[in-house]
Amino acid sequence: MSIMLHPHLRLLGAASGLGARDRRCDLGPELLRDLGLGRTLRAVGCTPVWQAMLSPQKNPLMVDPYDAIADLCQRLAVEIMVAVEADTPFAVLGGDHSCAIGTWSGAAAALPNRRPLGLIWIDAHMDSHTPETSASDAVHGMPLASLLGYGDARLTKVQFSGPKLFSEHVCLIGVRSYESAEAEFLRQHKVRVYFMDEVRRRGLATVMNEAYELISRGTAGFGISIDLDALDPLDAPGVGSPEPGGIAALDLLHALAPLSAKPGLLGIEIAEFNPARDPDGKTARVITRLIEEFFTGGGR
Ligand SMILES: [Mn+2]
Repeated sequence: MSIMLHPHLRLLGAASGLGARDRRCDLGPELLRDLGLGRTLRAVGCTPVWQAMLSPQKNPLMVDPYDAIADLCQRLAVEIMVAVEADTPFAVLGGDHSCAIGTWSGAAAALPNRRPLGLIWIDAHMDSHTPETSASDAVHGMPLASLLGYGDARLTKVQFSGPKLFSEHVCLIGVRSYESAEAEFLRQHKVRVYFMDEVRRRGLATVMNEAYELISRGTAGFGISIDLDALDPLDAPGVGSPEPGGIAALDLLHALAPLSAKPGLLGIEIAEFNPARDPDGKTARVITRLIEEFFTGGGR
């Protein structure tokens, strides 16, 4: 008998690949919707609502990807505020990981009296570039730095100006590919990073639990941002920047499960699904199962 943890759930698509070099991850959210994510959730007793399916504006004046991403993130932030203020958990489906700027800016803005937000960031990369340090200028390499208040002003001022997140309230898990400038940035800000070798040595469940303890200290609510490239490409091949030696999908399912019942859970985000790189549908199935098990308690 499964326990219905979160009978109501708001699903939001951020159908944009503007922050990535391979932009075909913009097809991910609609595909998941069309494959029947809502139906799957209803079959296990959840009543999901597709609250929004956002895409970049087709505005010829918005040719600069920073403008278009900031605009999309601003609209996403407003939708997230609606969900948080209604006390309903959300699941954001990307799109490239630049959507995190919108998701967590909205969540931070919605917390009562702007009390601090906690965030677990599960990713093969650090996403902590600023335009000055990024060689590719791809915005999906910058969302964490933006949320911490660094980088292009269009991104740091989404919903409100300034940091959305303080460095003591965020942990990274699963990192195994990064540039030295990002590592230096996170070191300077004393962000706890659980590199993949530590995850392997101590076990994901142990690390996840410790990360939760850290990010829940002094915060009013928390979320989880999952870049699918944190997973091993054998389990989730459909991503833009696959990195070998990652987390097993089953390990992630099991390690996330205890967090779904914690007080203060606001929602999760699953980014970087690229259907063009997922010919067998393996990654789509992993995403559906992650959401299903996380919000309904799966077989527990
Ligand atoms: Mn990422």
